[in-house]
Amino acid sequence: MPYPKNFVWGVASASFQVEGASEEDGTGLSIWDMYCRTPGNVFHGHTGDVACDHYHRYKEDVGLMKDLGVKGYRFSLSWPRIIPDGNGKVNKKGLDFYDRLIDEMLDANIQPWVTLFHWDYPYELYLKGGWLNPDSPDWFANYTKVAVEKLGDRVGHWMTLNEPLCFIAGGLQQGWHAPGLKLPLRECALAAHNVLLAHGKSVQTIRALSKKPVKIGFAPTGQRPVPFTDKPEDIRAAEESLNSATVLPLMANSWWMDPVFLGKYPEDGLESMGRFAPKVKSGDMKLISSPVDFCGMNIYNGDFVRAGKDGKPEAVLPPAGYNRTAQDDWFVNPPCMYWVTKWFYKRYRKPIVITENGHQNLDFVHLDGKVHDPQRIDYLHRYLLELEKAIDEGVPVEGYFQWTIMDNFEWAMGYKVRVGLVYTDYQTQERIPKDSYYWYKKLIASNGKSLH
Ligand code: BGP
Repeated sequence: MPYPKNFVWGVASASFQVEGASEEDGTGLSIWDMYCRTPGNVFHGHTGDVACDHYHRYKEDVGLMKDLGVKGYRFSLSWPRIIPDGNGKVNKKGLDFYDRLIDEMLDANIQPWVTLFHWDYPYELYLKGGWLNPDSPDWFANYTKVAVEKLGDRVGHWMTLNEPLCFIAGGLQQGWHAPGLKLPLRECALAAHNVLLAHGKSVQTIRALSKKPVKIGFAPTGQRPVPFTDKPEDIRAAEESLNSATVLPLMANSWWMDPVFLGKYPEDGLESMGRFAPKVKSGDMKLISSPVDFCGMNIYNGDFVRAGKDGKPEAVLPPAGYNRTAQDDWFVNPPCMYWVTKWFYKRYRKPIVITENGHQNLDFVHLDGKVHDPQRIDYLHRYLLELEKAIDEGVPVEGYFQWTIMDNFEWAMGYKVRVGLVYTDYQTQERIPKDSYYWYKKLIASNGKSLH
């Protein structure tokens, strides 16, 4: 079966990774501004100060997307640009930027898919305890209200949070992302609970204040297991590991997704956390599981899993020399797209949107002045065939957002790796569409048929 008629082909980005203009128009500090300035955190001390200068060049960038033919652009709002203190006075100039961006997109016939929070947390709120503060869900709800009141007449798709696993387990527990803390499990679990409450409040706020029909979701990530062989026991083991929260519950898919879609924490995760688990007050789970419309998922790499001797899931390293990306421990494992999509639909019964998928590479401008990126084309080709297979088996997939429209600030890796369809020259801010851009353009124009 081909890709469905109304399939949303899109591209994605995030505010801190592309906007730059970090000191302009009254924007506030984010925890990523601070994190970048601690030596050793980010490759070569890179910062998001200028990034792709999207703040000033958004018209050119929307023009590129229009030429590419995308139907949707997933981007995020910068909370400290809109409310510099996180919860105080609204910065009109900051909010106006998104107003202009959205109008530009609508003129180009591109649907805005807005993520409210993609990691640039207001530093002033961090100083008040951040997600540990019991008021943090209300801060997020208030920020949502400001955003929806201004933009909700034109935005039909909202995502509350991007990858809570990364900013809680990565940012608060293991320290590889901002704010770079290594807090005990008890605090991290409490912060995670507040994040989920914030999601619930945000969903309700969007529903209540939108001036047009909306679809709401969020964009989680997590382990993406692939059965090591097609033996039924390996397939079962891989599926079990997808939903297991026994080891490192805050890194588990089910810790973040079960509360949202099923209204409860996974039993095995609660058991594993024991007395460090968050205290759930009555009404919390009802709020967290406020109905959403789609199940977003960011899918990149897949890890092999098989049934061990006891039948339990067991991780298996890929054979030496296995295809990999420029993101050190990420393997190219296309079947993860098929399996994970299928299994999440089975568990949560919500339409799926692939909110991110893309290939980290070390692209450069070739002697002919062009950027040839055959690995990215091959990667996308393989993953999209796997997605088609899931659709073919009846999984309702509504859209696919390629990460990312242009090379940008890739968090702790700074500008070292390039993930874009468009090459960014960070010295001149020239954009050069790569070969993969033209490949994706053809794919969109044929609604996926050019995969074959
Ligand atoms: C996801 C983030 C994106 C983007 C992407 C690419 O985890 O949501 O913001 O950065 O990963 O991966 P990486 O930055 O590791 O190359």
